[in-house]
Amino acid sequence: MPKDAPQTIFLADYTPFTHRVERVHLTFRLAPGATRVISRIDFAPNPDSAGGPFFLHGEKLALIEAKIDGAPVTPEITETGLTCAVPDGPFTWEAEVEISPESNTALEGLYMSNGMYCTQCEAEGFRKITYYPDRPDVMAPFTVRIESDLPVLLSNGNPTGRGEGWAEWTDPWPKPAYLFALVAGELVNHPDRFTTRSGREVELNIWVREGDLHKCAFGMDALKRSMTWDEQVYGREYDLDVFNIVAVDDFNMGAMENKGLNIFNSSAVLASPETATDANFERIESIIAHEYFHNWTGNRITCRDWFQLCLKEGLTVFRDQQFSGDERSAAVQRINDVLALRARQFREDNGPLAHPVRPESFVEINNFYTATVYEKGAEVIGMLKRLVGDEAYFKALDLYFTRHDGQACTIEDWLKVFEDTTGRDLSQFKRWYSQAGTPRLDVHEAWSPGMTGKAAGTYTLTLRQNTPPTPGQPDKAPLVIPVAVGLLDRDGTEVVPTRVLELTDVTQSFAFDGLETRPVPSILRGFSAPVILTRKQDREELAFLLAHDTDPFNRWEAGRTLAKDVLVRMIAEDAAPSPAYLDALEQMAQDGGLDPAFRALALGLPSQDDMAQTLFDSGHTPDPIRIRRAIRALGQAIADHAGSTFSDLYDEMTVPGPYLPDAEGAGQRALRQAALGFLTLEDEGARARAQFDAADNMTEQLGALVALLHIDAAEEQLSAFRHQWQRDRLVMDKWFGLQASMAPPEKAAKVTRRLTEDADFDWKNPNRFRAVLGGLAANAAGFHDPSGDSYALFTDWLIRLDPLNPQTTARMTTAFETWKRYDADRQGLIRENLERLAAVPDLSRDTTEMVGRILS
Ligand code: 0A1
Ligand code: ZN
Repeated sequence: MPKDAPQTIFLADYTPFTHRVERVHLTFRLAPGATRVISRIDFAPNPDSAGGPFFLHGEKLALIEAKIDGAPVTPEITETGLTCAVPDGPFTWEAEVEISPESNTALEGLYMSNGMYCTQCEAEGFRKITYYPDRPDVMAPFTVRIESDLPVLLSNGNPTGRGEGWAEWTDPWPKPAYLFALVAGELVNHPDRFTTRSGREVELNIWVREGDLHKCAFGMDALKRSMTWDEQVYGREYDLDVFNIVAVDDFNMGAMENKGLNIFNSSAVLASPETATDANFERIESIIAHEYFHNWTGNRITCRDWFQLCLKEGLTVFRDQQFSGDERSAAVQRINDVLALRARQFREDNGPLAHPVRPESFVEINNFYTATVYEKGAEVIGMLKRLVGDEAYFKALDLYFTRHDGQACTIEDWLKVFEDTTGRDLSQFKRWYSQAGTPRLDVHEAWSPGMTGKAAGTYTLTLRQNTPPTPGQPDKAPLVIPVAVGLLDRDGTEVVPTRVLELTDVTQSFAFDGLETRPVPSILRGFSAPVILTRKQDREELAFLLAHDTDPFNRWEAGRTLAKDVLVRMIAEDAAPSPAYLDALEQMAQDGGLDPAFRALALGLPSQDDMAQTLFDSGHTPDPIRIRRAIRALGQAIADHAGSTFSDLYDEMTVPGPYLPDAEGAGQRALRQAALGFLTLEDEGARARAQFDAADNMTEQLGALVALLHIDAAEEQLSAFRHQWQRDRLVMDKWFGLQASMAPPEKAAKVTRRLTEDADFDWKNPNRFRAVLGGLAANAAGFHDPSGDSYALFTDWLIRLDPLNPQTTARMTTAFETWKRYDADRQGLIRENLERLAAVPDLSRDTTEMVGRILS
């Protein structure tokens, strides 16, 4: 078979498929080493196609036979698919192929996880199951027959037949192949029911291995809340008789929205109070919602091609963020979303992997399931909603759902519904989809008190935007940036409530008249656009906003900016933390009028990676060791300054009664945990040890362990933890991950190596691999230890994983994406390792593309 060189695919080259698929019928004869897949597919010429050869994707398939309209054919087969002469009109294609699920370690297509069969077809995995036009704009109804002696046999849609050793499923909704799913195994279910608002009775199930049945209740509750929310907020109902969720241990991503049969990484659905933390519960709730919401945004309306990925992902992330904000605290949700955006997307957007929300080319689409497509994609929708207003937003969405139901769409279709409902021209706004990079926003203020006495002052804000060059995009055009601004007077009263300024030019001024005194501005409220404010703010103003801003996001932001300012001066000038900052922080912590979850967030210090980028942006070469030292010193100074406040908070924030994973309890536990972190620096771990011993839930047990690891005094607790949780994979992932991510810099490589030698280090399991090697990468000072040992160890493991699981390997190369921030020695060491990786014979296409982009 000829070997095809990896090709770059371009958005501009899109052409429709030559044929339509009218109907798909699949039969699976399951066997671990030799599964037979028999397909019968009805094709008809596509009137929208310019014609051309009939090509079906297919990879690593052994073709047993192929027929057209019942007559055997001999297609021409390459590594990527087949071509075949076909009749001019409609015809039926039949094929039988053999595949080996048990040797599928890439976890794409049909594979096995602990004796259970499961599939992952997004983005291009279906072509590893059978020959098919594996592209999202080919949509068809599927009927699937599964033959196996295993007790549970599942596929998409509704069950339409069951007998001894077989089951049949029919999905009436036309779908692209990437939404196909099949599961077979010895599973048990946590059942429930849901009645949609128009009266459809839906059977709900979460399918798991027997030992996990006690971990399903929360996921089920989150599913029902998601179903209700989508009906109430977006008017979207579920459209099948069954909704199945399956938990699998081996999975490359979080979860997958296959029609009617969502498949979840077990870490994204299974939780009990003893084994999962508040953060785990919160993540599970949002992933369940995300996958469920895809039923409309992604499944009923899908993407024309993979360049349009943000069409479904940006919108679905936006919807899951709205849901979490409604279910929990909107302010806390926004802060957490922005923290994640800055940690992942800004990092990406400011390095060699920067790309537009809608990329224009790719080699391997799996490399584009990125923070830019997902999180920046969601921010773009948030801006659109801010610009047109809530009412117009929901009107546009109604039009989107009615106009495009059953279609495979583009960003142009999406923007058109907004243009048609509002009459706005969105051509400039559209640049958010095509222009990479994080815009910088500079702000100048002017105050003119006026001549005629009272309330005649004018305050003018001049905004200036600039987006730095990114790979392949040296020059940037101005964007439409919604900048939410409010004005406060000196006693903290809001004199101008939030107003959204629309910046469309490079520089623009906005005047506020009729003011008595010079106001204090609160700019970019609610983080109204994904930009970096470069305005220099004086510390007094920040302390004032931390104490008084009426916008909770900006109140938090003021504290964060202050903390960064203090840290930069500690690192660059060896300055001591400013007492004014310490006072302001303590006052905020004591303010009983503030939500405990908010206070916990405000007590969190900037991450090491955030500080490295901040220093780099201000012209310094970040030294991860110094950064770590400064953050720890600041933590110590806060603990010394406000010890008694933390001691009071620690007692006050005790949540009575049995653990419940609700937002209120979680907020109190988070504040208590923040207090414990500081107290542990004062009491040598006494409280943390007591908490560890007394804990009846994972949030408190792990919290105590983290506090002890921070002072490198957790040996006893680590072994007790292991002893207790040896048999729980998800909990043991925490045990592995924490040690790698929290080891002191000079020990990080050693600790990680020891973990990789542990009998329980099942490196072929992506969760375990990510816990250990991802843990090392997250340990900024340890990863960048000047010896280079961590870089080498990390690279060794990528080299080992790549032939088995290219997708996870490629994703993990992003640990190196920030390499150009660092000093010449570190850059040299990283380059050496990246080049070593690039030189590996037969390196996967996934990893080759990533390493090439990082090095460029
Ligand atoms: N569409 C899923 C995420 C997902 C994407 C790719 C996968 O394999 C390459 C798996 C899952 C979501 O957004 O949840
Ligand atoms: Zn998604």
